[in-house]
Amino acid sequence: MATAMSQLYTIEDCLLTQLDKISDIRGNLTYIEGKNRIPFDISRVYYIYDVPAGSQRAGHAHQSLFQLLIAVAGSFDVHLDDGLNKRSVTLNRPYEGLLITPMVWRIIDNFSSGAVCLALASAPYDESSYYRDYDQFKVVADKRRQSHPTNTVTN
Ligand code: T46
Repeated sequence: MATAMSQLYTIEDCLLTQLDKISDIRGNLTYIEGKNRIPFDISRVYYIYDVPAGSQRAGHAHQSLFQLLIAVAGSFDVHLDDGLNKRSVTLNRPYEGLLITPMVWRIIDNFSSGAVCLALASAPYDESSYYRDYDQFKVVADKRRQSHPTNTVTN
């Protein structure tokens, strides 16, 4: 069975997911239920806020962690890099979540004033699951791509 450690993830797997938005004259409500639109069990929730202008967060990848990031207030940019291709996504809607798969390097910047980044994660915090060195991440990502069955070359 494919596991997060053996699966080959790319930036194309980092999908924007629309969450339900319930609106009435009192305002809007968005809810998130485990496994409903989210392809993992939520094990941890954290949020990033009061980010000084010009600051950058993240700058790392995870071996097997899935996350969903939501701009519950304000906006910020998420730069994704799977070691081969890069893509940037602006998050600015509280009813939109960006899935980030394992083995995708992410940098978050351009935080607006008052921005809050809510993160839902598939596992508890574990520093040993981080790649915090880009060159090391790139070596592992390249190896995984080369050894993946979809990359088999037949002569
Ligand atoms: C990610 C981006 C979006 C904890 O103790 N528990 C936690 O759950 C987290 C996420 C962090 N920490 C500690 C570890 C560091 O001492 O908080 C400190 C700051 O963490 P870090 O530098 O990793 O924060 P960011 O904003 O650079 O990255 C975080 C997540 O680590 C990361 O997975 O994708 O937010």
